Amino acid sequence: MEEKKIIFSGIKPSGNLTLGSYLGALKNWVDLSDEYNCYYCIVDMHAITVRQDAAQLRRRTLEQLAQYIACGLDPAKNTIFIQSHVPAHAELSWVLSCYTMFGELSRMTQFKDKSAKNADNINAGLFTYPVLMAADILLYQADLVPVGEDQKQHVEITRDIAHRFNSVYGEVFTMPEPFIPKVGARIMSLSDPDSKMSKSEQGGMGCICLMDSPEDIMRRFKRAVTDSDSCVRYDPENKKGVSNLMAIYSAASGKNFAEIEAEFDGKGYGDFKTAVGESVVELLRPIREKAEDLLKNKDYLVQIYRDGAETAAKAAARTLRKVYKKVGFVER
Ligand code: AQP
Repeated sequence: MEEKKIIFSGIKPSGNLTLGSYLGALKNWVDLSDEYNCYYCIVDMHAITVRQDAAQLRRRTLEQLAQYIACGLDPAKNTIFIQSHVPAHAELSWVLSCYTMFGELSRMTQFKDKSAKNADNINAGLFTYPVLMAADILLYQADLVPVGEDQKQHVEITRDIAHRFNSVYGEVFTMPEPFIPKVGARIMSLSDPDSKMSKSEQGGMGCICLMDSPEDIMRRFKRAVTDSDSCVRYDPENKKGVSNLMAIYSAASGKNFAEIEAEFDGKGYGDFKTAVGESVVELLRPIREKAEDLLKNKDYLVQIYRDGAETAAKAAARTLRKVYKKVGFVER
C-alpha cells in the first residue's frame, strides 16, 4: 500500500480563533485528514514573538485544542499537539537559522507588519519566526502545508531554506507545497475590509470568533462595512466589503458567487447581511457547543496533547538525528 503523504500546519494561540482561522485553515485541515497523515500543531512558541499574558496563553492553548477537535479534527486520525512539547522544533530551528540569510528574513511582509504594530518590541524572535516555521514543517517531512494566503510567503522561504540545505547535504528534507483554499483564503475584517481578520485584533466590530454568541455575530454582520451602491456583486477591487461578505457566505453556505448574486438581485444590503450572519451563526453553533463541552473534560484534553506530542516527537527525532549527523555533530 502506498504511504500517505504528510501534512503539517499550525495556528498560534495569540488570540481566540476567528472565522478567518476557520475558513482559511481549520476547515481545510478537516477535509484533508482522511487522505493525508496530518500533524496539526498549536504553535505556542510562535505566539510569544508578541508579548502574551502567561495565564491567558495557557488558557487559550487548551481552548484552541478543544476548538480543533470541535471543528472536526479527529485525534484518532490526526496527530494534534502543542509545539513547545516537542523540543526538536527549537533544536532544528537553530540549525536552520544558520542556513537562512538576514536579507531574506528582512523581506518578509509579516515581519514588516508586525514590527510596525509592535514598535516597542521588535525582538529577534519576530525576525526569525519564519525559521521556526520552516523547522515545524521540515521536521515532519511535510509534502503539503495548508495555509491562508497570508502565510504563503513563509512556505516559500521554507522551500528556499530546504533547497539550500539539501544542495549541501543531499535529499534531507521533503520540499513542501503550500495548499491554499479557493474560497476563504483571506477573510477580511468586517469593519475594515482592507485589513485581514486577525486573532490579535479582537474586541472591535470587525472580528468574528468561533466562541462568539449568535447575538454578537449578528450584530457585527449587521454593522459590516459595505458601500453605497446597494448591489450584491463580486468585485474584490471596487467592492471589498461586499466581496468579503460574499466569500464568507459562499464558504458557509456552499453557494457560488453567481448563485449569491441571483439570490440578492433587487434586494438591499440589509437582507444580504442578515443572511450572511445567519449562515455563520449556524456554521459556528455546533463548533461552539462541542468546544464548550470538551472544555469541561480537561483530563481528556491532556490525554490528547500528551499522546500527540509522543507521536510527533518520534517523527521529529528521526529528522533531527539525520540533520545533526549531516552537519557534523557527534552522536550522543
Ligand atoms: N483572515 C484570515 N483569512 C484566511 N486565513 C487566515 N488565517 C489567519 N487569518 C486568516 C490562516 O489561519 C492560520 C493561522 O495562522 P497563525 O495564527 O499562525 O497566523 P496568522 O496568519 O498571523 O493569524 P492571525 O489570526 O492574523 O494571528 P495574529 O493576529 O496573532 O497574527 C494560517 O494558515 C493563516 O493563513
